[in-house]
Amino acid sequence: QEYTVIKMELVAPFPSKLGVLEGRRVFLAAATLRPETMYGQTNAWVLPDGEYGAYEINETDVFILTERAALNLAYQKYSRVPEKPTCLVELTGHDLIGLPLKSPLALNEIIYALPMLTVLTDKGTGIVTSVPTDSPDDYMAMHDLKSKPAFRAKYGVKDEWVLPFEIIPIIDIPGFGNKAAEKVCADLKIKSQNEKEKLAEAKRLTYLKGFNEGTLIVGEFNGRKVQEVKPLIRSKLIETGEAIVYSEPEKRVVSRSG
Ligand code: ZZB
Repeated sequence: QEYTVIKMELVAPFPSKLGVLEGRRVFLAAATLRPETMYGQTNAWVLPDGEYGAYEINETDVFILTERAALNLAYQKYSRVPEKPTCLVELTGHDLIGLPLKSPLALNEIIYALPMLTVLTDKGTGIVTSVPTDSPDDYMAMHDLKSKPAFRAKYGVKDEWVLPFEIIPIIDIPGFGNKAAEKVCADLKIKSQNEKEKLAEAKRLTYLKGFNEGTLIVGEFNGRKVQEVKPLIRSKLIETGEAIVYSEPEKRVVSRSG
């Protein structure tokens, strides 16, 4: 699987736990298959109990992601010390919740890192960028945070990191409109981020129709087909240094019985 890793830059001043990173360029590194949706980012997702680290990617840049992803990146030439991830500080998702970020192409100038319980730490980087108009998982996780004050309180999420963020229409899909995830979640009667099977189906539907029939309705490529602009947007993000390519090695099946 080849992902685009989006560099979501941490806005200084950093909290004390991240003090050692002061003076560096620090990013939450989010793996995506949908670079053309970056206009609609409303937040980043982290797993609250997930284990992360701040790893040196080169002399200037630091990525916050899982150790597993840091190791994979080190083998893809993204480490200060060749083939060796160097961790400056170990973190959990709880340390990341509430960090303000500037993310490439996002129409929102500042967005925040927020908790999602279905983030997988053995996939991508363990950091996910959130586009609730076009991703059903993101739509439901945002819905849970917005509609359940107790959920926000449990994870120390301030109202101002969530409530002002409306979903931003970015892609029009015939039959689905310009808030595809909201429509598909309503059609499938999905109630929360925990309905994994229904959400997998919603994701499949949205992804397929968005790719085949979607048209961008914002930004430089306004009016053009998703299929056509996806590679253009991706190359552009990579050329400007706002994203990198990350290949996920195949999962190995380890036999325990020998
Ligand atoms: C932004 C985005 C916008 C995404 C969208 C999807 C959609 P796949 O096919 O299962 O590989 N993702 C990435 N890493 C993780 C993780 N560790 N845990 C949970 N989710 C993760 O799906 C790849 C997508 O899953 C990625 O692309 C990311 O969300 C999420 F409009 O990034 B995406 C219909 C989907 N729309």
